[in-house]
Order: sequence, then C-alpha cells, then structure tokens
Amino acid sequence: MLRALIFDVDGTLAETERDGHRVAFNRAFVDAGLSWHWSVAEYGELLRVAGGRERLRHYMRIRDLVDDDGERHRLASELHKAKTEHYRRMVEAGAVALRPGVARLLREARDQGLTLAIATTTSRANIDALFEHALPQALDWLEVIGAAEDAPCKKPDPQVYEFVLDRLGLKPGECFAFEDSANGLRSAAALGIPTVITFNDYTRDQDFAYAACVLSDLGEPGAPPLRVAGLDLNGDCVDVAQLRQWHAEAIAED
Ligand code: XBP
Ligand code: MG
Repeated sequence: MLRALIFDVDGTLAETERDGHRVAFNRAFVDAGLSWHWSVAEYGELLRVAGGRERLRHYMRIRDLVDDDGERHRLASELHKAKTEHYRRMVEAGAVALRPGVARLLREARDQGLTLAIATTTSRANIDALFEHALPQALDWLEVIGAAEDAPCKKPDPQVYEFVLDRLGLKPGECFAFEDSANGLRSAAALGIPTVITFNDYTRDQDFAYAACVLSDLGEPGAPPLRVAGLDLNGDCVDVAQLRQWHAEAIAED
C-alpha cells in the first residue's frame, strides 16, 4: 500500500541549480576575491558531484587551484557558508519557483492522508528558505526532512533515504520517491523505492532506466507533461490516483 511520498529538493521541487545555487556560488567567489566563475555549461558538469562543499573541493582539485587537502576543506566550508547566505537571499527575492504540479500534488497528497517527506543532499537552510518563500504551510506537512546534515554520504549513496525510511518507520515498497537526476534515482532505487523522474535541462539525457516513469514535470490540469519512458500517464498530470495505480504496477513488477 502506498503510504508516503518522498521528495528530492534541488531540480525536483524547484529549478534551483542554474539560476539559484550556481549564481550564489559565483557571488561567493566574487566576495572572496576569487576570479573563479561557473558558467551554465560547466556547472552542469560539476553537478555530477552531489553536495555543495564536495563540488567546491572537486573543482579545486580538478583545476589544480589548491594543492593542500586541508586548505581545500577550509576554503570549501568558507565559500559554502557565503554561498548559502546568497542563496537564501535570492530565494527570498523570488529567484526560484516551485515546478509545475508540485504544490498541487503536495496539497492533494496531504488531503488524502499520505505522509510527506524530504530526502535531499542540500543543506537544511535551503529547504526552509524555499518553503518559506514558495509554500510556507508545507513545512508543517512534512513528517521527516532528511538533508545534508542528516546524511554525510551524499547521493547516489542511499544514506539519506535510509534515514528518512527509518524515521518514517516505513518500508521502501510503501513509498514513492520523486527525483530529477540519475544520482537521486540511484540513491532511492538502491533501496527499492519506486521513483518518478521529472527531469530538467541538466538531467534530461541521464540514465533513468530504473525509474517507474520519466516525465518533463508533474503536469497540471490542461498542461500535461512530456512522458519519455516508463508507465503510462492516464490524464494530464501526476495525481494521487495515478500514483496509487503506478505504485501497484511497480510493486507487482518487482
Ligand atoms: C543537490 C545537490 C546540492 C545542491 C546545492 O542534489 O547536490 O549540492 O546542488 O546545495 P540532489 P548545497 O538534488 O540530488 O539532492 O550547496 O547545500 O549542497
Ligand atoms: Mg535533485
């Protein structure tokens, strides 16, 4: 039986990366007097490394910018702190919005008694900033929030989903996960959680072979998403009835 929906944040609830985190990282570089700049294309490559601090350390390493491992850690922490503050201000100013169908599905799932949770690599402050700006009441609807602080092993490691399932007291087969990336899908699928992918420009060509359904977004009445793989979408959008049907099919296939 379907009991819970578990949502990734970055790229899934909102398009946070290109015009949010990327720009915030660049502002932190300027603040620190660094000439580094992450273009839209380069950031797409860097996104393969999950976690902002990890991404910064990876960049310093591959570009031979900082030799010493301890110094890379120190600088990454300092830059990440500044970046998180820039990101918060940007979200408050309206730089990122929820993706199509997200608010509708959260409301409907809550009204129908499904449990809602978050499983993300992003920092907790970013989740609060996004919901406070975009859908403040939803913070009270979330039973469990698993974030970077709860799971140091970042996606594709399944640690954050393990944390969330443990806190919810649910089995993988009682949930649906929502992800936008191959890293996220691998994290959820490693535990056997059926997963819906809503891809974006950075992730559309990634490997989603293990997804229950691959869509451009969750859709809205009158504005159906593009479905590129997986189970059929009956109507215009992903709603709770559709999820219950997919869930039964995904579990039966297992
Ligand atoms: C998200 C991430 C995060 C964000 C930035 O991945 O990898 O690092 O890019 O947030 P996912 P932080 O959507 O798969 O959870 O800087 O707080 O890490
Ligand atoms: Mg994501």
